[in-house]
Amino acid sequence: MKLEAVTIFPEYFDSLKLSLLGKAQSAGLIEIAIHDLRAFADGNHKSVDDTPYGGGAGMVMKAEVWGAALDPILSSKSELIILTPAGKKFNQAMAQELSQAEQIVFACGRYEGIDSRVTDHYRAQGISVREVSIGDYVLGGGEVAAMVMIEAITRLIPGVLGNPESLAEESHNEDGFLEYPNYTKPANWRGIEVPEVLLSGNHGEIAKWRATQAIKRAQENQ
Ligand code: 6GU
Repeated sequence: MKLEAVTIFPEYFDSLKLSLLGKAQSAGLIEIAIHDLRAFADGNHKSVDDTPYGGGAGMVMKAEVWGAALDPILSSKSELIILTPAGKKFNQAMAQELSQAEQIVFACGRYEGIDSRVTDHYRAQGISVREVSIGDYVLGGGEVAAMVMIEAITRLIPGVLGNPESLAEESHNEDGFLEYPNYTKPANWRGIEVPEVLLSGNHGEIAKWRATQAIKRAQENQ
């Protein structure tokens, strides 16, 4: 899978060299390319934004600059993700879907967002364009959101995760989450005992206990 991001802050993505994602790149499982939006801006000022039509606060990122940056990297096979707090909420199901893609391009908007015609234009070209948000809060820009998505998507690619059993176990659960509480040694820590059933070796009882705990926790955290 090829993952690309267009941003005015390429350095944000330096952390993708770390840990599992760094290894996945070295192993050739994924390829990451980060593009500096400003390289596609014109004029002395290299400006990437302008005032909004209709007035109002803030600045809007220019369609011409985004078009120049995206044209050379998009094809009919691309998944274009436009990051915006107004987008569709990212979740595990969307991560699963996107983990099948050949190429994902993340357009990281700043300011008040990107001129809406960018979405319209690439959709009209037959490219899959999704406006995506990672949650109900406002960030300064799409960079961190793109990294969240990259981490969630790439760990679903076979070979990326160190321990494939973690993925298999997650997939038993409808939402893909391990919701029951976990414990490791020692069996007593600061006077708190690990639940006895987990020491019993009775796998049926353990599975039942975990299911009950998962439901309880899900209700508590709603
Ligand atoms: Cl994708 N962008 C911004 N700026 N804020 C967000 C977001 C994205 N998702 C949640 N909040």
